[in-house]
Amino acid sequence: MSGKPKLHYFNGRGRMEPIRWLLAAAGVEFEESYLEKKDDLTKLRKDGSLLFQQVPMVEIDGMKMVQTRAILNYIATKYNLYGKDLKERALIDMYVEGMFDLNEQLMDYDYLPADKKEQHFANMMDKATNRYFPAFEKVLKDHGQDFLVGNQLSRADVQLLEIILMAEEFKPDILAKFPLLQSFKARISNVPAIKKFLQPGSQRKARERPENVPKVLAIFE
Ligand code: P9H
Repeated sequence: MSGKPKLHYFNGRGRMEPIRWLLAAAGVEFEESYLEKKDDLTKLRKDGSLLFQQVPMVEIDGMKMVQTRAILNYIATKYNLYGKDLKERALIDMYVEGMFDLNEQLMDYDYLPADKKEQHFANMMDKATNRYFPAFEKVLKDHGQDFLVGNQLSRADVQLLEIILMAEEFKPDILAKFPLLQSFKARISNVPAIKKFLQPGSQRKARERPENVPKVLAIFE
């Protein structure tokens, strides 16, 4: 056991990607064990490694943690990316839960059947442009600070950068009407640990290739 967290998931973004981002932002090295086929999931289930028979699962500090949000809460608290007091944590929680609602839509798109994509695309781009990005542009405008909460880097900044980059893959000019989010994106992308994660060859996962989707879905059938 190398002491490094070990991430169990398929070799793609899905629900594990926010965890990879947060560990990288905290400067924590991690190992990955990829599920390639159904048997790999069955094996983890059989040896009692999955509390709810689901992945993501992260082996960290002697625990086999499941549930994406629970894992992110633990990492954010351990590495002081969760605000300095209860009020800051409340703001961070509000912001990241809103981000999760949008992220759910962004992460599902590539795995949808063709006939569901157009409507899903229109809806997620509408929500990003008319609900979530305006909210975060206003947060930055109202306090004029570099980071969303507490004038220092928190998990909220990391997760917002992640979904900005995902949204831009779908619509490159999606930040056209959000000048403060544009400068936020540049600023957070230059945080050394995050800049390193954005470099080619890092453990950041690429967008799923269409030809690979059936293989991923087959793991969870
Ligand atoms: N609340 C893959 C890509 C994009 C989005 C989802 C799934 C939920 C958490 C087996 N895990 C395809 O459907 C795979 C969860 C965790 C939990 C799983 C089963 C999913 C996917 C794999 N499914 O936040 O951790 O839904 O293990 O029996 O449910 S991820």
